Amino acid sequence: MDNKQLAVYFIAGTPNCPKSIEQTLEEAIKGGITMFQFREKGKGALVGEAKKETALRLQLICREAGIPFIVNDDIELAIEIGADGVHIGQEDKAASIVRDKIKGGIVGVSVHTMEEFEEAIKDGADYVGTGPIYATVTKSDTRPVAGTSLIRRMKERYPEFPVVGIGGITLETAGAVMEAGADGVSIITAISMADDPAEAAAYLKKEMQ
Ligand code: TZP
Ligand code: MG
Repeated sequence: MDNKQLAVYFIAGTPNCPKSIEQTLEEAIKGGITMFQFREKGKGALVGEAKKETALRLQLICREAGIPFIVNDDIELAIEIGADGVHIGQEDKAASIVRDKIKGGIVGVSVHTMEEFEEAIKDGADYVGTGPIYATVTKSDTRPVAGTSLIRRMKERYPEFPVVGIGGITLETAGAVMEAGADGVSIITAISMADDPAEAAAYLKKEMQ
């Protein structure tokens, strides 16, 4: 994948969006997000057909905008609807198995140590996400706050491998994540809960350049 696609990587599920998720995504796209991940988790999250229908609508919006549509965790759904890729954590299926199933699609893996990072590379990941960089209330079962030092070490060792930071990143802190060497920032709240998601995304886009 092109590292630039990670620059402003917006992640959301319906519980993260005060407006409809479709409208939020459209506004974020207007602001210039470069990739989108459908992460339908938490209280009130859609399941089954409703989840699939929503995924299909979001996929169409991404396709029209020419940005990758990634599904979090749900490999079966990703394959069924022909998503551009999946993102998995350490608790999900092994990355090597997912790599085989997803074929030419994008496989993203969450990593928290240099060992997990190197394992993900060996397993055929296309990019990794690492964090939480800062404190976040969006995900309760996170590892301890990591800051930007691991990103720095990862990019020193593998300068070309696509790495994105995640967790508590705001308009104010995105620059520091890039400064550490990340190819982009993965963001939920700072876009999904913004009064103006387009403006937030546009600000981030500018920061990343
Ligand atoms: N993984 C680690 S932190 C996190 C995920 C999914 C949540 C990121 O959300 P926010 O609102 O950008 O802190
Ligand atoms: Mg997961």
